[in-house]
Amino acid sequence: MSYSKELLLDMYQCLLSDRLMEERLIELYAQGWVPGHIHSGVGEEASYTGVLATRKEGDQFKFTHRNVSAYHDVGLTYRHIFCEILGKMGGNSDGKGGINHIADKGKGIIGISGALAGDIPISVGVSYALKMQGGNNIVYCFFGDGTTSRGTVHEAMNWASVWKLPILFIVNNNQWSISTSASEGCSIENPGAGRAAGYNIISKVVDGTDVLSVYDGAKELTDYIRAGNGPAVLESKCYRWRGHFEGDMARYRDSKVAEEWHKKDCLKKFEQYLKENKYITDADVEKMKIDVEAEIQDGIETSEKASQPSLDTIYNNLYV
Ligand SMILES: Cc1ncc(C[n+]2csc(CCOP(=O)(O)OP(=O)(O)O)c2C)c(N)n1
Repeated sequence: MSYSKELLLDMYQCLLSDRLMEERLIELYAQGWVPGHIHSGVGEEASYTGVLATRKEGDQFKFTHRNVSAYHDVGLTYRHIFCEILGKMGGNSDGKGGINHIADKGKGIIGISGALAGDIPISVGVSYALKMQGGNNIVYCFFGDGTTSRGTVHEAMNWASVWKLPILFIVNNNQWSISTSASEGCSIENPGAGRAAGYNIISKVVDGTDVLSVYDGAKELTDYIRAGNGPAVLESKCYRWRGHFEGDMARYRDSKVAEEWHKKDCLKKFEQYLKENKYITDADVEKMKIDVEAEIQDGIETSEKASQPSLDTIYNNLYV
């Protein structure tokens, strides 16, 4: 596949931005700023960046509890994201939803359910609405390898296939579901792509440490979906670098295996590719880092200064 320079640099910008955001989030959590848990997606960024580089205006997105940096890729500002994460006014639910409940209808961000996979049939419903409206917009529905074993995933895939709905199911296979390895939780090698076959859904398995492999797979599948052929499954193989949540020491896994995956760092690999092919220089990288860090810092400082929601707003947006 050939790539324009603009596409390559956009993808690098997103990958870098996602990495720096995920790293700052770990620091903020360690300093006690973040209420609740965070599930770091550091090391898994290419599975999101490569897929999201194929998006078009009007597409819809269902993310997960991990890689919250992806919200920025689809247009939410760091101010907005950090206000919600830190429980402050200025977030999408003025801080009452927190890190696991970032949503924005205007940007096509559907939001996520606390019960894993509860949001996948909802995403299929959104894709049904897109189909009724006509046009070629699609839903990007991300979830993890462990989540593929939930019953609702199968009901959702079945109806998406029967009704030929415009939805891409992206299975981010980071090899772990808390302390259960993918092979202990599922008897087939590819928990997403392997199961797609049972619903007559086409699929691809890509190297989640290589943003171009992810992009190529996602481009082929999204073109197929946009042409009206129905859903597809993309399974991206990567590795969860950190514990399930911050504080989980991940003693249940082999540190040597983890080290091997760290060597396949998606950001470093892509940076090397761009430098070798003379798309960027060391000076460009340094400049981009400074700009991204400044944007993240502005988001954090804004949210630190923002006020907490007042008590009299506690029942706002509650539906009974
Ligand atoms: C129905 C349900 N069961 C269990 C949980 C607790 N839980 C939260 S994240 C998680 C692991 C999910 O693993 P996976 O889908 O592979 O995603 P990953 O965390 O690896 O990104 C579990 C079991 C939950 N939120 N909902």
